[in-house]
Amino acid sequence: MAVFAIGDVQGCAQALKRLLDRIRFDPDEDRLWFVGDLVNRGPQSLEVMRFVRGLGDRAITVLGNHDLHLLAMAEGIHAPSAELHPLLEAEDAPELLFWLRTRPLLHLDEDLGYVLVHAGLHPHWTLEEAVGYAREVEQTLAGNRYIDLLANMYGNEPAAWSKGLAGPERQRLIINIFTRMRYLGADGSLDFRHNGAPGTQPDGLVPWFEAPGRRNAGEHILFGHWSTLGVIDTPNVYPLDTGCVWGGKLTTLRLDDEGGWFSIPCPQARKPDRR
Ligand SMILES: [Mn+2]
Repeated sequence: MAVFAIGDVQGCAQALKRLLDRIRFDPDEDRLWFVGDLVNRGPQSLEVMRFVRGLGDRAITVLGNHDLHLLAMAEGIHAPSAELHPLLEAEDAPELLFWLRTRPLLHLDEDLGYVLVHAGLHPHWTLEEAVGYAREVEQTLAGNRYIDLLANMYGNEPAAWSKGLAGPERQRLIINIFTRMRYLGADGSLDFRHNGAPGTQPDGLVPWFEAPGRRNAGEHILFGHWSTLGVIDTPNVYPLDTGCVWGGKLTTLRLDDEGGWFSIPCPQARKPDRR
C-alpha cells in the first residue's frame, strides 16, 4: 500500500487523473491525502469532488479556504462563481456538500508521522493545541449551526491568536490560520496583504514556518495554499501547492517510503489576473 499526499487540485480533474496514472495509483490498495482546495477556479470541481468522495476511506482531504467558500456559496452567503454552477446544480450536490462539510481541518497520522493541513500551523500552537482547535470548528461545521459559522468566517480580524478568544472571532481566526495563513508579523499576527514568495515581503513579516521559536517545529507538516512559495529549506515542512490551476504543476509526495516527490505540468486553467 502506497500513501500519496497531493497538492491543491482546484477543479483540475484532468491533471489529477494524469498524475494518478503516472504514479500508478491503485484505488484498491493505495491511499491519497489531499491538502484541500479540491474545488473552485479550475473547470471540473464536480468531477474532482465525485472522485475523491468516491474513494471513501481511501482518501483523506482537509478543508481549504476554497472548499469553505464553496459551502458558503451553496448556502447563499456568497454568489456562486461561474465555474461552480455545474457542481451546485448537480443532483448529487447535497451529498457532496455534506461530505465536504464533514471533512477535517487537520489530519494527524501518528504511524506515518505526518500532519496534514491546508495552510499551516500557527507557530504559537503545539500540535496538541492545534488538534483541539481544529476539532472545535469541525464540530460546529458538522452541527446544526454551521450556516452561522460560514456567514461569520469572512474577515481578517482578529489577526493575533490568544487562548481567551471566544465566539465567532475565535472560530474565524482558527479557520484563517488553518486555511489562509502565509506571513506573520513579529507578534504572530496574520498578514493577508502579501502572498508572494519569501524574499518579496516587507521587513517584519516571516512565513509562518520560519517564525522564531515555532512550537510545532518538530512535527512533519504537509500543506498547500501557497502556490508562489517555491523551494524552501525549512526542515519538516512539505509544501505541496505548485500552482496547477495557474499553469504550474500538480505535485505529490509519497509518504510511506522514500518514493519522494513527483510533479506533472498542468495546462493553465485560470489567468493570474483573476487571482
Ligand atoms: Mn487555499
